[in-house]
Amino acid sequence: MLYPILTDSRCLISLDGIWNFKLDDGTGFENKWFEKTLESPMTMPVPSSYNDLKDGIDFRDHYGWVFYQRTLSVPAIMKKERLVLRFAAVTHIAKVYLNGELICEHKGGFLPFEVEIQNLLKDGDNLLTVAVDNRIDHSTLPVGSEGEGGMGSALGGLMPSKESKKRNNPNFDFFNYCGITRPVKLYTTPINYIADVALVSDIDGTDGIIDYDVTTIGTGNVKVEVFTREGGKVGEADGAKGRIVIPSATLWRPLNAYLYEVKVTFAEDTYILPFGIRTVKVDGGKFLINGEPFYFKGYGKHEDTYPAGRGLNMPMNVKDISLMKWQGANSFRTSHYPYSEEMMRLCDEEGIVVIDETPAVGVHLNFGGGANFKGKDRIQTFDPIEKGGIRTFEHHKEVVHDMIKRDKNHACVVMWSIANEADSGGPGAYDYFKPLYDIARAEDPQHRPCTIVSVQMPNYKEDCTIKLSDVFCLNRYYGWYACGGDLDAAEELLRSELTFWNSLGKPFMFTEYGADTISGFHDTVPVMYTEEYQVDYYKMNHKVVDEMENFVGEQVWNFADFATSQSLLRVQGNKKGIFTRDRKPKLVAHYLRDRWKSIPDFNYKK
Ligand code: BDP
Repeated sequence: MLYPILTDSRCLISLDGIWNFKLDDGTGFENKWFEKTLESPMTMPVPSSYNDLKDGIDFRDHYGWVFYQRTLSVPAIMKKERLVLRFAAVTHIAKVYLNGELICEHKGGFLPFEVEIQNLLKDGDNLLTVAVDNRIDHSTLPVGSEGEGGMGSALGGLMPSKESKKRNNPNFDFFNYCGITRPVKLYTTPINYIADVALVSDIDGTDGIIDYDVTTIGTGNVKVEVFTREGGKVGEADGAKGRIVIPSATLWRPLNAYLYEVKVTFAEDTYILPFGIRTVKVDGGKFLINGEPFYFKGYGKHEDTYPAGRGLNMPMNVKDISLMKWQGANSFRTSHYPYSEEMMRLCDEEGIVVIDETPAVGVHLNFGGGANFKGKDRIQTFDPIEKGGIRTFEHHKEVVHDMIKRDKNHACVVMWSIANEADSGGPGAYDYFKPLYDIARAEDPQHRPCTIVSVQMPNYKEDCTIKLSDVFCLNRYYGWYACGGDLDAAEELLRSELTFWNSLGKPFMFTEYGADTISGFHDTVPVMYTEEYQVDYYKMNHKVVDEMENFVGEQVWNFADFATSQSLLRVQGNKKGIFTRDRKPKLVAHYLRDRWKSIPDFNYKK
């Protein structure tokens, strides 16, 4: 799916701004709020999560639908073309109404969807209403717990006698921020138009190769031209599919990015893509970028800022990348959902390497990630649906497909993560995940490596990712959830497990390891939650991973402190950040800076 841009042939209008807004009181659909102007609405910015923007716990923890509304009038000239209304992300379920008519529905809060409206608009004002549902359950990604009731009680058996207020119960460790979280745009294309472009790059000596495949609707001829940033043409070809060779090409390199402009024309339509030439390959125990062994240094992140929640925050994205570079990092994972298209384009531009993850988090009914240890002991995640097993499979296929469709051309993306901390060691896991890897491998024109980010478990030798992943991505908390406060014992167990992964002959890396640390907590002895402990925790882990030949990267958990649901282990959120939520460095930030500045991006492990 193409990112909407302004070109010679395409108009682009932003619908972002202040919209009218109302929480559903249970009568919104019955009383057809989408047919008329909302009564006594609140103001609400788009894009943003709504949760932190108005005060009150009932607002923040609202369960169910909300309604966004605005009017829309479009110049006549635009209605003569193909006119597309595009939502970059609505979390989690959207119903879009134009003048009271349902014109589209979408499930999944982190990927774009669009609908043609040139034939649906009337002259003058049109009423656009978007109903948004934030409920999560065993069929959604991310997964919500069902029927386990609230956050439970630390004292077994002490539960409220009457059913408490309905609330979301995330099976994952981040706040369930919702709303229209990314831009809403209207764009036009000519009637004959470019529907998609797929680009694959290769390197032959000093030549750069771009194989392209253009999908068009209507009649016309395709032409593809490649320009340098300065505007000089370096290659061209005719036809919907073909190859362009660029002599003495400048490659896209981590932290040293170069993007060509690929201009596609078809009939009256024009589309331009920034595109980096680079290769990605797994070879034995190495992860190669442009044929050289790469070492990942960086983070698991979140799209999480105050007060926008998961709403697009471009200044913070730019700041974050600047902090990454200050620290000598070169990469991050889009934990735990695909990030905004703007962030992906920024990473292309800035040379930040990205592991791109689906929103499949919580696909594990006996473990919810982080602080959420509730679960349904007697039900296995992949039990048949009639027995209470997870119902995410069909939607999981969709999100793998849609993420690749959206992000396939990004030079920054070097690997697909099909899920985070799924029940990959449980019965039935292989049969659930094998088809998802098959989809990713078949649908990515660039055939990038695929992985599942695996959860720490005692039976790690039974993890189905051993058979399926190209790179083993491990989330491991030796010295925190396991042997917290006893780094010697943690070191022994960590070494024993990593020796196993190292023996398998494939690359492996940490995609999470970390310790909650409250900024400002200090001690002469490194006790848990102090800044000193966080430093010692990382030093111990690094001592072990540096011994492992096939260990190809360290992505710490987390770049910054972030909001979560409430629980006994969350002190106003998850505090494993290297930076605080407002991006101030903890002690460990300086330690990591020293370490990462001394580790080269390439050829660290000989
Ligand atoms: C892992 C999850 C991550 C959590 C983290 C933690 O992948 O989402 O935030 O642990 O506990 O289980 O901090």
